[in-house]
Amino acid sequence: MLRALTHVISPRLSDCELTFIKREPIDWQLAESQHQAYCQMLRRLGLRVDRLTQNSQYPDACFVEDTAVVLDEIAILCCPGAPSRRPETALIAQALAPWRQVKTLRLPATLDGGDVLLVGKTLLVGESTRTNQLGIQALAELTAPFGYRVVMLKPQGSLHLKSVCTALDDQTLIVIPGCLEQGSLEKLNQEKFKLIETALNEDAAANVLRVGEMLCVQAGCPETLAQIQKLGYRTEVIDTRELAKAEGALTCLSLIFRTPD
Ligand code: CIR
Repeated sequence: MLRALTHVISPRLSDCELTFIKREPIDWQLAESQHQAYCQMLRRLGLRVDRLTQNSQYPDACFVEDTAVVLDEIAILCCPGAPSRRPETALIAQALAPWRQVKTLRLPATLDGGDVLLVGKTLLVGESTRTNQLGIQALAELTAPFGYRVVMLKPQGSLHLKSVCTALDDQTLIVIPGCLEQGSLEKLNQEKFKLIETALNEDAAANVLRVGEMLCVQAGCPETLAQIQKLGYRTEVIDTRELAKAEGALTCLSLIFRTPD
């Protein structure tokens, strides 16, 4: 079965890390109800959803994606680029231990899961303000024995690779125009990915959460949604826009992986 590890919203959410956006008031109740709706959607899609609570003292605890990279064969516990987020990983290590062998990245390597996009057996990894070359190299070394290949990309103007680029399927990526360096676009072309661009003012649609055959798309992105649907994908629309004020996207709210039960 597919399992989603999530974490409830911290009462301190408004003290979250912010890098590329300005702080504005966050309606905690609204954020909480959007988080609950997100978990409900995952349940509706057939996932078993675990909602952890023990990291609630950390403002960014709900953004669990950044704490680990979970593959079928192994889990890599990240060393998040933001020091305030590093204590979050201990709980995630415990939660993953029943399901995967857990390998841990350590400083000076840094890596946020939000920079790691799995497409088939390829890991597209963003070198960002959070993820450094040592982190990318360590990820490559830990995953190579299982047949994974790492391709390094450079996102620009955004927190994580997955804020600007995610996969619609193993051959097709959705990207915000202008948010990957030219060299990265060339690499993606060489790798034969088909690139779909988000519509104007719909950047949030670049972060699509893929759950099996279903693509979950952020609310408020009608043109991009129509484009995705026209290509024949099945879609669900979900609204987590209050969490976007904490610079969080859809994918960052869960770690999704297969377990035997
Ligand atoms: C942070 O800056 O770390 C959080 N405020 C937001 C993290 C969002 N993570 C993600 O999109 N993967």
